[in-house]
Amino acid sequence: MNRGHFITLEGGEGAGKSTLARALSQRLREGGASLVTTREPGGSPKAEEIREAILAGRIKSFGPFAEALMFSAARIDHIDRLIKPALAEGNWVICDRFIDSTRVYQGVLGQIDPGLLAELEQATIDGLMPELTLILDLDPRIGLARAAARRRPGESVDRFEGETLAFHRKLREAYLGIAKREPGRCVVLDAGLPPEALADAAWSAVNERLTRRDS
Ligand code: T5A
Repeated sequence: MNRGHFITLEGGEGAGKSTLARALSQRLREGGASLVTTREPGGSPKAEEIREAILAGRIKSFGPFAEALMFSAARIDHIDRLIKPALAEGNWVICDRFIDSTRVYQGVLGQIDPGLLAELEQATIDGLMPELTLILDLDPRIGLARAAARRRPGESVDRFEGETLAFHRKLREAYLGIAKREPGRCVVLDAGLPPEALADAAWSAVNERLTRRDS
């Protein structure tokens, strides 16, 4: 727990990323780590403004690449204002969504040239790759039902929840594809597990991949 690490959580809608972020943070804090939990899009005041515009659907009519640019603009500010300073001070950073969300959502949605998306990613993160990415794998029907059950009366679906089930199935496949291509960074977790069991599985991955490596 002497030095911080950068962990990202990824997966489809309602997979349980925020719930897992809270559970992981608690375990790390109990182990004596100082940490920052954050999310994308968002995590800094300017990025939260961009989040609001994207999720309200105000960028949708400009097309998927424009949305990718907006997510990237938010990410640049988030990295500069929050993630890099937190890591420099020795904190762990747990981020709910990061680059893989852009690869998967904007890639699948807009069929944007993967080479172009990769160039945008490099320019955006400037080498700041997560050390560990936990991919929460779940049947999208279950995830969307969880997200719907949580919605308050009168609250509408956001920009991406409103896409078709076929789209959400493609997202799941795309995440599994990333995990297969980058096994050194990614660990796939069964997000159908109850929250405590999922947190145990995540905790094992953190210890195996990061904590033991430090000792
Ligand atoms: N996006 C984002 C892009 O398109 N490109 C990008 O580059 C980025 C960064 C963000 C949207 O933007 C898109 C992806 C998204 O569509 P958001 O509101 O942040 O929007 O949406 P999500 O990240 O999908 O967050 P959600 O809140 O919908 O889902 P979580 O965080 O995965 O789920 P969580 O923990 O809030 O749980 C949902 C419900 O399920 C229950 C919880 O109690 C809660 O009610 N739950 C469980 N139930 C059973 N078993 C478990 N293990 C459970 N874990 C949680």
